[in-house]
Amino acid sequence: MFTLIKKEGSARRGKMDTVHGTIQTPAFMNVGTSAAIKGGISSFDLVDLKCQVELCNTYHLHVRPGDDVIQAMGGLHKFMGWKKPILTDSGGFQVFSLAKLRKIKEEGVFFQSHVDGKRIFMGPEQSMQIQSHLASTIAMAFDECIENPAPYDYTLKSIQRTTRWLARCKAEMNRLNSLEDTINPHQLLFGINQGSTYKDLRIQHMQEIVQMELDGYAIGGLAVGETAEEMYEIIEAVEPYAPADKIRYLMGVGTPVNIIEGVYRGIDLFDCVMPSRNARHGTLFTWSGIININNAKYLTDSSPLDSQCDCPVCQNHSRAYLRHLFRANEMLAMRLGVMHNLYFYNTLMEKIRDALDNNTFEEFRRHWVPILSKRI
Ligand code: PRF
Ligand code: ZN
Repeated sequence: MFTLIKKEGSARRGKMDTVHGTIQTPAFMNVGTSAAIKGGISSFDLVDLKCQVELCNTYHLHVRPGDDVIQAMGGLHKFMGWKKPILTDSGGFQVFSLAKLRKIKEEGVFFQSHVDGKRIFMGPEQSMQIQSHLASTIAMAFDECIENPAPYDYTLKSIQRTTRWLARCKAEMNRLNSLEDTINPHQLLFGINQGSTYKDLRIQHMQEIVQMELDGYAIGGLAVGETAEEMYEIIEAVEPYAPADKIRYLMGVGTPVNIIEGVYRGIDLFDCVMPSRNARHGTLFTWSGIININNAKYLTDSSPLDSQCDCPVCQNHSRAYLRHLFRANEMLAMRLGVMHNLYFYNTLMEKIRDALDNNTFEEFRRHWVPILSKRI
């Protein structure tokens, strides 16, 4: 259940109670696509990195090791050794971005596995069944995510199909949650708003999915080719139509600035591969701006990566040491880089929540947006 604690403008401070504990919002979900955070971060590290909720992917786990394997192991929580909430994405997005030779029909999507080329079919029912086997806290609806820009006619047909798919997701989720051997019979279902960059279609689709009374509402199909300004405009257009008493999730977004701007427009939940992906290439977020630790200027820099960061990396290591690890391609480079960046993102959310608690979020935004977007 989501509780709205307070508001500052459109920005919201809230909490979401689940069977796996409470998520304080606004929150950032740490991405562990294949039941692992890339860069060698374990579930016990995540606790120290202030992670509240982890995101895993239906499509990847279905392909390998197989959701039947995870079901036999008692679900994702036991399999990964992670006790806090887990959200699973439906496969809708990954099928479209990763799989080869896909064919979309009313029943679902036919495609080839990116691992072994095997032919797979996934529709709303299959996605719900896989997510029920994974036993995540929150399951996402099976949707079609279209790249921007997209033709109006196609977008209209697509959102109508995504709405029909959502009705099938809900019916199947209800059925699965009432089965006797379901691992998590309290699994929640979030709907996903689509409609490309067309405000009228976005609003029409949101109005349709709100009728279905879901546990939360996501905005999908953004950060897929449009500008940040266009993305903000769509959020502003559709936000008034999302129920105030339900959590709102902006999928696959984004930079620290995108997150602040999302919160400013009424978003509660985010996820992105950016902190882990960028860290693996030496791009690190700090409270003074974005740095590339590979830069020669750090060769003999004895200061911590970020003097304003309390993470284990900044408490123990110098920039010179980190640069050496990256240049030498040591496994430890990636691990330490990802640890710092995830700690940074989770701390950013904590600071946003503190600012909302103190009614200083406007000031927070004005102060941090210029700093956090700077490359130094
Ligand atoms: N749909 C789903 N997952 C997603 C997206 C979407 O549109 C996005 C878009 N940024 C990221 N992840 N199911
Ligand atoms: Zn740090």
